[in-house]
Amino acid sequence: MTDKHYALFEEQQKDRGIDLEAVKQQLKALTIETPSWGFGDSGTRFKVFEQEGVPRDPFEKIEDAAKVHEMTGISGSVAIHIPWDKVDDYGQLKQHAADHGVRIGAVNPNLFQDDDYKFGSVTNVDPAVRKKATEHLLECVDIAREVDSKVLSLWFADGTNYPGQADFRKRKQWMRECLAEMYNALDEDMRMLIEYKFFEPAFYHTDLADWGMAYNLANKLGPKAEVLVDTGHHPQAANIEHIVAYLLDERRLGGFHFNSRKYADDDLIVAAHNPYEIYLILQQIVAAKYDSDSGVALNAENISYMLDQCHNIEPKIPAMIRSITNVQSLYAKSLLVNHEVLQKAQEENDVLAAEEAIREGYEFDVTPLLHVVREEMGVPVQPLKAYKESGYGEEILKRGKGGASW
Ligand code: PSV
Ligand code: MN
Repeated sequence: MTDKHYALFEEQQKDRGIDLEAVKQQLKALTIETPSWGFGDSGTRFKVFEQEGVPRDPFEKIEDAAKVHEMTGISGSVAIHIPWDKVDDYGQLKQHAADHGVRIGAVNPNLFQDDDYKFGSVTNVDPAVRKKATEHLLECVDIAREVDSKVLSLWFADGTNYPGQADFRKRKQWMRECLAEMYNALDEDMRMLIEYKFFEPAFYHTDLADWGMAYNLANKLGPKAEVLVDTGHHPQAANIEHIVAYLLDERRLGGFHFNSRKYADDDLIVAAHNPYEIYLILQQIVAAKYDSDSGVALNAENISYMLDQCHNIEPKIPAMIRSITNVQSLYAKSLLVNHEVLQKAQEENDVLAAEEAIREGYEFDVTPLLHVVREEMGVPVQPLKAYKESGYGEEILKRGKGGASW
């Protein structure tokens, strides 16, 4: 069945002038990191519904992430969050990941769960708190070194609830000072990704509210600092694909936290309701890969794709698999845009033809293509089905309830 459908698809793409081998290569090169915290219990401020079988420690979180990778073949690294994933021996954690066929990816400092950070961490008016926060950032650089990770992923909950509560400009400067200390501690081949978010947990202002602030900070720190775009962190109707294109053009797009949002920072399965938005974002990246400016193209090839989600009511491992395959499928579609046709339409100001050139990729059914790619990669053709049949979901039930939260 796969063969018949693929043969037709292959013919269609040939007729359109698409190099399917190049598309397949790009698909095989795609990697999407899973977040350790997405395997733990999570919820809203109203209720955390504990699930049976949730990992009890960072080692078990890695085992679950490894299962996701076994099914998808494209999620071979796991981001960790410190102190949620604090262990006595990081060498052991790194080995555990390797023993399970994955590696540790981005190290995420956590500067939002300590009482000292009530009024801010790196922006706190108290120098002692800022010092404590900076020390944690430096500790995370050491951890990254120990687990052989090259990426530090930074998000700050810092902000205020009321007008006049704090001095915006002083806080801006304090943040830069603390981050400069961290920047100077990075190894040559390490990168720090700066994530922004315009609200929550603060309600009046957030110190790094948008991509412009994150970009400015990254720019001031130096080339090892880049911007991380979390798809859940924008106001309604923000044009995320435009932000992505802008950052690519500045060669400062470091990575993504993919998830789906409708109202707040919902952290739901990627593309659960907004597949076209994710497609348009990926399409900008694909277009940048074709850019004659080698710097832009290089940036597009070096993006860290990560998921940042919490599964509150659905089983976590299959939800993670679903997110990975959703991104993979939308990426496949975005690779089917004919860039020559698009460019010609743009040059001629042919609005309808340009819009059609973009939409065309989205409208193909890429299932036969993905089946062939997975077959060639030696992973299950239908990852979710294979997971359900693997028995892993039943096996982990012995962990019981009351696993790690986040
Ligand atoms: C904040 O909302 C965020 O997106 C950051 O990436 C955090 O590290 C993560 O969520 C924690 O859940
Ligand atoms: Mn995030």
